[in-house]
Amino acid sequence: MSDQVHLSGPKTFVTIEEHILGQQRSHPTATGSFSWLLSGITLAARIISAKVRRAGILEVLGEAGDVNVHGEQQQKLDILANKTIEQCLGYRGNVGILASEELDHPKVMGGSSGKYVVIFDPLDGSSNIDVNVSVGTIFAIFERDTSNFNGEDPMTDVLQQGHRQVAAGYIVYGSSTVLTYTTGEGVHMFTLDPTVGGFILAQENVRMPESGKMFSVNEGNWNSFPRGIQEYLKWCKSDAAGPYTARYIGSLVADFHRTLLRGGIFLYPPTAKSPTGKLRLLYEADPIAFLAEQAGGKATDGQIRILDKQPTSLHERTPFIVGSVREVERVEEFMRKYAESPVA
Ligand code: AHM
Ligand code: MG
Repeated sequence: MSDQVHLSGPKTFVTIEEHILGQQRSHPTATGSFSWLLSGITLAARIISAKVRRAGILEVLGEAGDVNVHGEQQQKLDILANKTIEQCLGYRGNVGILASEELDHPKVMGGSSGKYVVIFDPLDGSSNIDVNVSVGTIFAIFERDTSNFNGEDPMTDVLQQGHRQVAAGYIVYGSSTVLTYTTGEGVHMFTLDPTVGGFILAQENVRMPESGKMFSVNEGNWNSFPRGIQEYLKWCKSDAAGPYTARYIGSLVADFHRTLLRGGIFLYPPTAKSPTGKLRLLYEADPIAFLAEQAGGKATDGQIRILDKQPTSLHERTPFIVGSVREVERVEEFMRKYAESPVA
């Protein structure tokens, strides 16, 4: 073996703060208010990452004993992560409304300067945390309708179609902590350097491969999948297709992160247990769909583009199919072909 170690890595170090400021400079009318908001999210990400890394030591593993609005056991870390985000964004006067998977109703904060709506899943895939599998945070940011500032009901500002997002992103707490975000001008990825506490640019303008022979789905639900999904998956396993490789972590953020980088497809179709799908439209499917499209991928519920769906409630669920454009189009073809005969 050579005793020479060839180090590879970025030629220059760019922090996420510098990157956001750079993006802002390309918008001469920008006030800096938006980068102030994003810095609250990166602060929360650093705090949550530190807690996830030390979960076993801090005694924050396991269930908290309460059930959330979905009837699911809240994990201690779900609550901690939710509180951390509230604390980091509560001080940013420009956050008008906060809504989350762990909150029954949106919270109205600040006054008329609170022009942003932040909707988030504080710790996605948290049932995985006790077994040391990757989890994540997902966020979507919308602008608030200025004509509604004096209104009592924040729901009109929360229930916006996904294509109106002004930014979205996720943080995956995996073998390293990675933050990925978009403001509608490409997808950018940063790795947390825990020694200095900064997110350093890892990849700018990430592009999702146009196709990829990898499918990601919980096949335990096979019996109640729509026929089109079953036929697509049978095709993936056929000699004609290749066959494909199966990968399923059970944490949306981690499964999507791999799909973004390697290509392929992630599916959570309707099932007997979750007839309208399991994943939440506003704080899971919408932000991930925005990132996917910005990276050249595609996201649908099987019929409708995710970003065109009009939400009717904060915690609404949706079937979710996301990934490389060719793979998603192929699933859509199978769905159309078997629409008339949905049962095998
Ligand atoms: P959560 O928000 O309660 O953690 O649930 C969402 C998670 C996703 O991360 C993942 O894609 C899905 O649930 C896995 O569900 P299943 O265990 O049914 O495969
Ligand atoms: Mg979730």
